[in-house]
Amino acid sequence: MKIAQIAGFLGSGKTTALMKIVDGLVKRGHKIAIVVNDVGDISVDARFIEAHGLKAKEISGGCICCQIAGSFAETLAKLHDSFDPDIVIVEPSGVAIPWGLKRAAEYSEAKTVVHIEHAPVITLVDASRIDLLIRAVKRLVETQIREADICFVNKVDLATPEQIKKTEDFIREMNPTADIQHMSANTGEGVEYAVDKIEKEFSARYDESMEEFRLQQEYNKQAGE
Ligand SMILES: Nc1nc2c(ncn2[C@@H]2O[C@H](COP(=O)(O)OP(=O)(O)OP(=O)(O)O)[C@@H](O)[C@H]2O)c(=O)[nH]1
Ligand SMILES: [Mg+2]
Repeated sequence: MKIAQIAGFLGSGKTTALMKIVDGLVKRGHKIAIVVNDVGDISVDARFIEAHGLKAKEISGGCICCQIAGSFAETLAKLHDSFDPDIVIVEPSGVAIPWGLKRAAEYSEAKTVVHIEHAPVITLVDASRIDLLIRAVKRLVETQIREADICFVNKVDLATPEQIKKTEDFIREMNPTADIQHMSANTGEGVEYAVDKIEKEFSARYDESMEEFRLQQEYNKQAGE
């Protein structure tokens, strides 16, 4: 079972992009389940999605990459046993860390007979709010960018050319190897690209031996500030 996470800060366009991507995957014949993690008030996303005939689960009460990783793993195990989707699209909360989510997803292997694979980690960065993101939540957005395989400069229909350029530069600086693409849910730009990558490519499994390296990087960064 392949897990495809679409990360990004609050309001970065995750749900909007997710719906378009799911549509593309369903058209290609995939059996899709959706898991939405809502840390705030009850959202209507899951109900909206279910109304479109897809299997959707909403998990609330904390972040699925850490606080409630166990219930996320449980949900994945149950989805596997009851519905057996080939791809599970996950919308983490806006504050989730991609690696934590990979690890939490792999916990489901202890709960049932399932093998977890990961699609490339997608992070959306809202170009129309790039200044605010850098000013207010730089550390978090940085982590989401560093741990992504594909970074989408999102809402390119709304952002100015300067904002788009600034977003690209910021992403490149934080993650020199990331695949940087443009996306707009309004014009559909970038959606097929994401569908293709989710369908055909893979991201590494969570690797505990990398944890020390990661902490060291985090430490060096803080020490350098
Ligand atoms: N112009 C424009 N607006 C967009 C685009 N994608 C999303 N939006 C708008 O941005 C707002 C937030 O989009 P959501 O898809 O709800 O974002 P989200 O990341 O799921 O938000 P949370 O789940 O609250 O963190 C909504 O008003 C969307 O209509 C886009 O490509 N272009
Ligand atoms: Mg959302």
